[in-house]
Amino acid sequence: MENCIFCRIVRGEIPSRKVYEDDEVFAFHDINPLRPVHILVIPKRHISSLAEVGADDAPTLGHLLVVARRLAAENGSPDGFRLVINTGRIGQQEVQHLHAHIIGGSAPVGPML
Ligand code: DGP
Repeated sequence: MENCIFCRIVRGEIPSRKVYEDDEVFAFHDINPLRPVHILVIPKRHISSLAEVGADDAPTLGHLLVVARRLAAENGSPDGFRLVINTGRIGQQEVQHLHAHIIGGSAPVGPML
């Protein structure tokens, strides 16, 4: 997607603090961290929202979860974390490219609802 901000980050057209990249997923620090650890993990392929996924996306989403677990452990949240996927208008999804927030750090994250 030409003008999608996260597609542009994947292509290196917009700078980001990259944490990890492989053939399927890309991870970078959130520009507005809510906690000491706040990393976004996204599929490189444009998927607009979790509301749009189908069975064909299952391998990519499974891989994204496995990567998220490892990145949380390796980047300062080994004892647990939240994984949040805001979805659609009700879910207050601002960027229309599916992304999982890894939110954590050394202290408990506390209630977010
Ligand atoms: P949401 O769509 O509400 O799940 O959150 C989108 C998140 O994306 C928000 O926490 C801020 C982050 N974000 C938006 N634009 C950029 C950007 O250009 N760079 C980085 N690193 N993060 C961004």
